Amino acid sequence: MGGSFLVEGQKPETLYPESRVLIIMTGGTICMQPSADGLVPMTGFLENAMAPRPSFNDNSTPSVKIHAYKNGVKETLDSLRTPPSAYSRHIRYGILEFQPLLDSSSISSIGWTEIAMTIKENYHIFDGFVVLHGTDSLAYTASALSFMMADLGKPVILTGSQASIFALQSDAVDNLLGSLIIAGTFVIPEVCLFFHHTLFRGNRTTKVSASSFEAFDSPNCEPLAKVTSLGVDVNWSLVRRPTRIAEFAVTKYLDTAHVACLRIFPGIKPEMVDSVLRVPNLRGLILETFGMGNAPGGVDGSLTKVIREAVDRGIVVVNVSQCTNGFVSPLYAPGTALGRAGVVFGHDLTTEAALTKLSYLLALPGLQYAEVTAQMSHSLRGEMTEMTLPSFSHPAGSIDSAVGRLTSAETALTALGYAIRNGELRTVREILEGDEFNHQLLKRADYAGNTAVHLAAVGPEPLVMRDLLMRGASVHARNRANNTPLYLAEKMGNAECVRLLKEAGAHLWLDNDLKGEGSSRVPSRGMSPASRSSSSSAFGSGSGSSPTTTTTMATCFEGGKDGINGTGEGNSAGAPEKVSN
Ligand code: ASN
Repeated sequence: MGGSFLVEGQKPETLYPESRVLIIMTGGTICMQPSADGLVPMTGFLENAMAPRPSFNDNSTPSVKIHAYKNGVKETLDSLRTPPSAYSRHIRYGILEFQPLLDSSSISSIGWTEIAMTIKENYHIFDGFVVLHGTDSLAYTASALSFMMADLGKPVILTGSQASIFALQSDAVDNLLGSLIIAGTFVIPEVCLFFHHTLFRGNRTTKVSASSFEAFDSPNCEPLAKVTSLGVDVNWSLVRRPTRIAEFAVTKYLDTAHVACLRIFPGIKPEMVDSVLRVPNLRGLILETFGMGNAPGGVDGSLTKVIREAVDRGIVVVNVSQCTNGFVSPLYAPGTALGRAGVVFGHDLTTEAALTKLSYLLALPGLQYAEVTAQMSHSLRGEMTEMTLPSFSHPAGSIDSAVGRLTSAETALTALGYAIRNGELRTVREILEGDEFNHQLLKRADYAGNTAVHLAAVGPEPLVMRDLLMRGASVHARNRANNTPLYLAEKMGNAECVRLLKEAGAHLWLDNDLKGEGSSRVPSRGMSPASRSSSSSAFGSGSGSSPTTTTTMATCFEGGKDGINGTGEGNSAGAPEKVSN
C-alpha cells in the first residue's frame, strides 16, 4: 500500500496509514428504496448511506476529494474514510456510480465491460476495488470479470445485500464493510465475492438463497477468507497469484450473444435441444445434465445424435452438472455417450462460470474450436478443480488413448478406475506396469476412500482382482464407509472375488455380522438382486445405484467435497461395516 494518492486538501490527521479503495456502484438491493413500482436503486449512496454511518465515516476529513477515471475522463469524487480497522489502517474510498443503476437481473456483457474497464482505468491509483451489485446475477458477473481480467494483482471484491442498507435489519453494512476492509488490507489478487462474513473465489460461487443472508456458496471450493470476531482469517494457501511477469490486462468484450444454456429434464425431446442448437449463429451451449453428467440417451440415441450433429457444425457443447456440488465425468454410459458425441466435460464448473468462460474464450480472436474445447477443460482462473479425465476424441475415444496421455498421478488413477470398472485387464496392467510412480497407485484411494481393490471387488472381472492382489495391493484397506473390499464383494455377490480376497487373507470384521446397525448379516454367498441396491452407501456412495456404476477412480481427488460422502451416515439402507476398534 502507499504510493501517490490523488488527494486534494488536508493532510492525514492520524498516524494510521490509509488504503485507497474505489467502490463501483452498479445497483442492486443494497442501494434500493421502495417506490410505486417496487424496490428501485437510488443514487447518492456515499452521501445517503455511507456518510451518516460511523463505521464508514470517521468524520475526520470530510472535504477530501479524490480522483478517479471514467471512460477516459478524470472525475473528482468526494471521499470518506473508515475509522482505523483492526489492522491499524483507514480505508479511504470514493464511489463511481453506474448510470443508470441496475437491478442486477438486467446486467449484461455491456455492464461487465463497464466494470472491467473502470477497474483498468483506475488500477494504478487504488489498492483495491469493491463492486456493489445486485445478488441475482452476482455470481455471473464475478465469473465474467474473473475471465476478463488477466494477471490481476489487486483485490476486486463484489458484494451486495439481501436487504437494503436503508432497512432496519440488513446485511448491507456487514457485507460492505467487510469488503472494504479486505480490499484495503489484503493483497488477494483475485475476483472475489464477499457475502455473509465469507470471501469466496468469485468464479466458484452460486446464489443459493433468494432470501437468506447466507445467499452464496462456493460448493466446490473452500472460501478464501472468513471474517470472525478476531479479524479476517485468510486461507492463503488457496489464494491465487499471478505466476508470470505480465501486466494486468482486460479482455473488453465477451461473446455472450452466441452462447446458450439448457437444463436437461426427464422427458426432454431431442427436437427441443435441436432447436436451441440451431439458433442462428449459435457457437456454444452449456448443457446442465443430471448428476455426474448424464442425459437421457433415448432408445435410438436421438438426443446424442442431435448433439453430435451440432458438434460437427462446430458448436462447443459443455457438460455441467445440475447438482451444486460435485463434478461431471464420462462415468456412466449416458455420460460416456455424450463424451463420444464430442461434448466437453466441464468437471466442477458452475453454470455461471461455464457460461462466462465459454463467452470469454469465444471472444478471443483466432481461437480455434480445438483450443476452445481444450481450454474449457483446464483451469484458467481457479474456476475448476484441475483434473484430467480421459478425454474423448470425437466421434469416439478409448481408454488406451487416454493411457497414452498419462502425465500425472491424477490422470493415471482416473484411468485405472475406468479400466477396473470396465474389467479391462490389459489396460489395468499397462497402467500399473508403468513406472514406480504408477505402481504407487495401488496404495491410493479416491475421495470415498476406495482403493483399486475396492473397485475390483464390485467390478466385473475377477482377473483384475487377481492381478491387483498379485501386485501386493492390500486387502485390508477400509473406505470412508469403513468397509473392506471383501465386504463389498460379498454384498455384490462377486463369489470369485470373495474367494480371491479370502485366499489373500481378507476377513470380515467380526461385529459387522453381529451388530451392524440396521444392517442385515452379510450374506456369505451372493445376495438377492433386491438387496443389492443397499450396497451403494457401503461403497461410499449413498446414491442408491449399483456400486458397479457409482464410483470409480474417476471420482478421485475431490477431498470429500462431493455429496457422495462415503461415511454411510444417515443411511441405514447400506449400513457400514462395523469396526471393533
Ligand atoms: N433483485 C436484486 C438484484 O439482483 C436482488 C438483490 O440485490 N438482493 O439487483
